[in-house]
Amino acid sequence: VAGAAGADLDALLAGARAGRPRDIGRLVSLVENGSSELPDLLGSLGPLTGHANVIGVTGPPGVGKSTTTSALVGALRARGDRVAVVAVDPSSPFSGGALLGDRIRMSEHATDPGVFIRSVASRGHLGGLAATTPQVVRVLDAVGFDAVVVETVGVGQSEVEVAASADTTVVLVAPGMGDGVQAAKAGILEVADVLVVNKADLPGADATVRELRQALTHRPKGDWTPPIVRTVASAGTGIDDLVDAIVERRDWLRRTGRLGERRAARSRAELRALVVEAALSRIDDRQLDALAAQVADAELDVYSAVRLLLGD
Ligand SMILES: Nc1nc2c(ncn2[C@@H]2O[C@H](COP(=O)(O)OP(=O)(O)OP(=O)(O)O)[C@@H](O)[C@H]2O)c(=O)[nH]1
Ligand SMILES: [Mg+2]
Repeated sequence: VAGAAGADLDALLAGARAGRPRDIGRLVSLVENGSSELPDLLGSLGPLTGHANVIGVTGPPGVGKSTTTSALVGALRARGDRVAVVAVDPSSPFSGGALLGDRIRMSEHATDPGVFIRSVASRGHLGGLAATTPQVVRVLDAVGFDAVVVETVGVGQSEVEVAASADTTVVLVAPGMGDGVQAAKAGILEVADVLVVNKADLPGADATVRELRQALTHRPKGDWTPPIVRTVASAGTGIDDLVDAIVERRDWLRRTGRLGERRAARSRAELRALVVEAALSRIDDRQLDALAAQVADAELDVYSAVRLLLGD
């Protein structure tokens, strides 16, 4: 990276690649804050990426995503992997207090230098979740993590999309209240590469597994059939099976060449989000207000307004 600021960036990058948590944290902050140094930074990071296994963990609120993620981190660490966790805070009323809870559930890893945990706020950026998270993942990949786990609450379309842009998307459901059916409705089954029935200690786990198996038969036929894993994340039960399923999926992605496709899809989503962000940042708010008033009064059609705003 060139220039005086470039020297700082180089030092930061070297520190992060050496595994210094503070430097990794600062790099991630640059991405989150949409720093003007980003293009330089991501340019020099690009060639270093491609190593990490990116694992999305999603599901309805309270299903046990953070507990499962924490257990997964422990199992991956036991295999010698360095692991980063990106917990996406949807800043929605659904997740009140989730971050505090996440911190407690992840605290067993707090002093492990092989584990990096970061919460990312999804609102307040132009491109939101879809623009920020893939770039954070890119940075964590580049600084040398073997696995990056992205936890999102599967409540909104963008949350689901972010989880689905992982190499492997793990969808959690829990027994009771027809959760399997609800998950299917929310569209999160379609993005599942591995299905987990967590809280298998609660009554109704067998029924949930049956519901999911049934729902999977309606899924468009692909060549990967998502395995269904039962876990009691709070007791660590079934986590080894989950790791096995993730490893098997990773091997399959490599063997079939689908890993490249998956990553191209992730880059595409990232690119689209950044283009949207760039377009939005280019339009003039006063012109937007004036044109919106004209459209509301039917003085102007909306497509003409778009052309005027984009200047073409
Ligand atoms: N009985 C039972 N409880 C569990 C299990 N796994 C997690 N829990 C509990 O379920 C509650 C929610 O767990 P979290 O891991 O915070 O769930 P989450 O999906 O991350 O929640 P949000 O991030 O708020 O959407 C906690 O009280 C956990 O202790 C399990 O396997 N069995
Ligand atoms: Mg959580």
